[in-house]
Amino acid sequence: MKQLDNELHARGQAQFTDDLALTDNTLHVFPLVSNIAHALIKSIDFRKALALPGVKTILTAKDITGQNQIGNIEADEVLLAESEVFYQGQAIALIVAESAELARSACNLCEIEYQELEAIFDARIADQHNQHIASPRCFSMGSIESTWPRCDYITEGHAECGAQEHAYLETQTAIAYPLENGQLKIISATQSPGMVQRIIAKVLGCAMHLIEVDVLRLGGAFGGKEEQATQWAVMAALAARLTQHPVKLQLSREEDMCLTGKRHPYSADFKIGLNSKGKILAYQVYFHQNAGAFADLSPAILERTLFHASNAYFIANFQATAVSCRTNLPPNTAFRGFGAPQAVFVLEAAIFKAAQQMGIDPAIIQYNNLLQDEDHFPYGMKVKNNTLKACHSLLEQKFFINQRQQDCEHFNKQHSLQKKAISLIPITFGIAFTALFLNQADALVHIYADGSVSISTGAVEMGQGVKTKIQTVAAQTLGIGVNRIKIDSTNTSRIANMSPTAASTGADLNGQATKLACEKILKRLIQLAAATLNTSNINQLSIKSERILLAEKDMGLTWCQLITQAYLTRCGLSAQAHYATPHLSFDRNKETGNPFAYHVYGYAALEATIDCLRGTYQIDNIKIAHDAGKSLATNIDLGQVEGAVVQGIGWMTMEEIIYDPHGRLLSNNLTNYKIPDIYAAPEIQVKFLANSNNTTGLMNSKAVGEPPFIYGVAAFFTLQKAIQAFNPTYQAKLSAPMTPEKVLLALYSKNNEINNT
Ligand code: LUZ
Ligand code: MOS
Repeated sequence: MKQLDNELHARGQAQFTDDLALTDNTLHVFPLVSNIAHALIKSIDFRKALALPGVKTILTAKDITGQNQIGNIEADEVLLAESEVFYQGQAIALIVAESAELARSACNLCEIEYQELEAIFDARIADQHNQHIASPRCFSMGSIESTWPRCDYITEGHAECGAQEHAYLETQTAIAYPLENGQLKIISATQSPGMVQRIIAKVLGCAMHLIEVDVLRLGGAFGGKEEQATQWAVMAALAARLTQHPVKLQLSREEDMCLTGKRHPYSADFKIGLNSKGKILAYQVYFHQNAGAFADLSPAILERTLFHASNAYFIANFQATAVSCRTNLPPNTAFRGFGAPQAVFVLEAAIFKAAQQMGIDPAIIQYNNLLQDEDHFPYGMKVKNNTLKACHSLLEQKFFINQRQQDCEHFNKQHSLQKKAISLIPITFGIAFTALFLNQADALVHIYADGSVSISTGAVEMGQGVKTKIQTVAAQTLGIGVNRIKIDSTNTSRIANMSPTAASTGADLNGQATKLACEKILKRLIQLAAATLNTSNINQLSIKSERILLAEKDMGLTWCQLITQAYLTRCGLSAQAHYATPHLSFDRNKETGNPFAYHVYGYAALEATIDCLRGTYQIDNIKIAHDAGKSLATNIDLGQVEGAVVQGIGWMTMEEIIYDPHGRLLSNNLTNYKIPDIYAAPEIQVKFLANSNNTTGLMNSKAVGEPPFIYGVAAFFTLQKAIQAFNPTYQAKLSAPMTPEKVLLALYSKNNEINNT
């Protein structure tokens, strides 16, 4: 798989924040955190900790020179607790010491006296106590109430899905260096260098231009460093500012798992009504989102849940309501899909249960209700150039899903203790930040006198290949080889006000800005070439393969000669450009508009086999027909689809986050929290839809990061089907993840102990 960084990774030469050499005077900071989920702080005694040799200082909220506030959407989150703590793991003070170990040891010497308060960990209980992050929101279309009487089948139920740990390879890390005159330089493993800069300035009480944040690359993020890389960088920055030493902070795996938020668990109630042909006439759903203690990105995630509550279907009478509930857990946060996977899970659960009641395969309901062009989404946007049916045909044509389904039935007849099943899933995912102002990006392109090119954008490389895509865009626009182009680190001094690299838009937004900046320089170069070649035929001039062509004919002038000429004749070889995604709008009062630039579509079929003695199972394979537009880098997109699918399957099957009754994380390392490894990964076959042409995307491509995560949802329903093949009286419990323990119980459950989820 060709990616710009691959050789460095293979050789172990790629530099991450933790690889940077530290100077001798570097100090280490670590937060003293609450070990009570909800309490008043009566007193803290730091004397023993301060007496520990090597401990330099302990900082509390009183030492903060600006605002003690790191909230972004809502200003509801303090950096350091003042009098009350709201979750286990909330920071109270910062220990600054000569080593990371000493800082941690000193934490154990701090004596805190708490007055414990009632703590809530469940979203529905928080809802009953009116503990809301924001008021509920509702998207609706048609009229559900007048439709129920017309339905031949009505199914109601509950569905829940659990949290998920991001499990990025690189844990949260930051280093802050004090510079002259109150300036700071921060190296932070963040998806949002711009936000890290803004929040540091706020907490220190200084101007943003004094803070430079630089990011070379991340060892994965998946949303877990969109908002939650910030606090660690702020802690390092505050300690660096106050001690005038470089300061580093890196979390261990267990600390990272305990102190950071996860994918939001959801608990939902649904009601779905269909006619006898399997057409969905009405759907009503109420989502309870477990937000944790502070808002973080929860309101935005809740909004994306509503945008995806009808998934790939047209449902004429629709009502989706969602409420974000405040609990005493670490604030849950962005995670690949950003609330959409939860919405899709609940709708697929409703379809599954309805199909069961009707005695048909859910695949029939899925296919009968696919969106068609000119339909409207419940949020008013018109469906355009949808490729759901094309993906469905491609899936059948390449992978013979019908035949495989028959093979499954045949297998099940022949095996009494092993059961197989296949289920399908269509996906539809909207591309754009739902916060309109975030849909902008800048690029800065320099061409040096030797013809080499250097590009800065706001895109953060986290293994997703965005650097490679941007390099491709620049190479194609300038007509030169990729080897001439270097993608620089992501730096707030070169790019101002950058949006996070998130919402699957990193390549789209930053690639478009890069293209615009390259085009500005190209225009100057073409004018210069016209003068040099003494032609007025500017429109016929182009640069291809580093040669200047006139009407496609080689004029004997090379890229390097032209650049030398440009420098000597004082032609500008740098350009900056800004891109703002056009045609976006959304009215939050009416909950309608055109929030997305376009949608990504696809269809998948997932097959699994259960061992009915043990409850263990194997996800055998997943076949996918995916619309990636005109891919900028097929192998990168393939890698994104494969990784996303495995992550989605993990969420639905083996990954189980468990807190004890006091809100302490029990699944706190990678031996008691299982993520899929290479043995658990199924065979994955992906076909990209041919001739897809997304004129609204970057060079006709489509964003790829998040949408394929949702294919993994099929794993849950495949397992339900296989259980039913063994135990026909089993009533599906719509509660994910479907761990082997739950599968075993389900295999031997009796009809009369049904459905208390
Ligand atoms: N982050 C964000 C996201 O701030 N806004 C979004 O709409 C979004 N969508 C997906 C993933 N991250
Ligand atoms: Mo995200 S969930 O950081 O796109």
